[in-house]
Amino acid sequence: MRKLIITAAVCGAEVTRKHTPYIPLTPEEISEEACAAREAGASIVHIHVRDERGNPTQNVKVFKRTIDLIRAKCPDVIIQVSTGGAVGMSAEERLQSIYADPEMATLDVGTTNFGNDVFVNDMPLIRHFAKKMNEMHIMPEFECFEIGHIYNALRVVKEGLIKRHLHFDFVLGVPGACPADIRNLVRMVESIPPEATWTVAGIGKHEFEMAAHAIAMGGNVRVGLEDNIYLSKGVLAKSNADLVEKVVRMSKEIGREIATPQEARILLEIKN
Ligand code: KMH
Ligand code: ZN
Repeated sequence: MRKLIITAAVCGAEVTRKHTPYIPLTPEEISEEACAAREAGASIVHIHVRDERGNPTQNVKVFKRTIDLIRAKCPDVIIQVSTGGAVGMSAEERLQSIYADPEMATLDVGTTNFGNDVFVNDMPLIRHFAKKMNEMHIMPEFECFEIGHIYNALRVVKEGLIKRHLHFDFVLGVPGACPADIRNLVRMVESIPPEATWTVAGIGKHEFEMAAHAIAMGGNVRVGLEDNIYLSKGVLAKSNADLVEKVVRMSKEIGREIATPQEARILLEIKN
């Protein structure tokens, strides 16, 4: 089986210090967490950033500062910025992150209920983001919260807006979106082109269950405090590295080795 690519989603936009004292918020904290996660076995770090008050922002300067700090400390890790930001942000606000010189960016490929909110990703937004990423040679990761989102991604590919290897992230278990269930995961995996790669992000208590399925099925895994703050039932993870280390242990137990960032670049056909 191919080596496992682990993504660490280090802070997200929704988790606050009320949920866990371990969530990193400043560029310094986020970069520390990102590099510790890389040290633990993550080859990609998925980053959001926060303003001075800890609220989500897509400010390009904050992204650039965070990316500079990560590159200074752990230059080889693949940096994937969020273009999802937080619900309610405008498209242009969300897209600022791609101007901070990342290698990868998320491309959310469909509208979904997101708890009590609606996370809006209509086709014009998807096309606009895809076009920009393609122009700027940034590798998109298609974020699919529902099975139909896969077909939106394939549509923009067919329209010629993305011209590279296809990589999907199935985000399963967001309240209001597709539940984290093995049947849903299998159906989604069967729906992408055979040459495409995929990862799964199980939200909340489903994080490690989805990780186990992906490890066994030959997919890849995303974990991190953005998606889940617990290492096991009732036990808070003290860092993103804690969560990554658990996935490394699970994978090695069944004989699947972990990809380095350089190996992940080859698997994802990222040319840098
Ligand atoms: N914060 C969510 C509304 C992404 O990073 O692209 C969107 C999100 C997806 O986290
Ligand atoms: Zn995110």
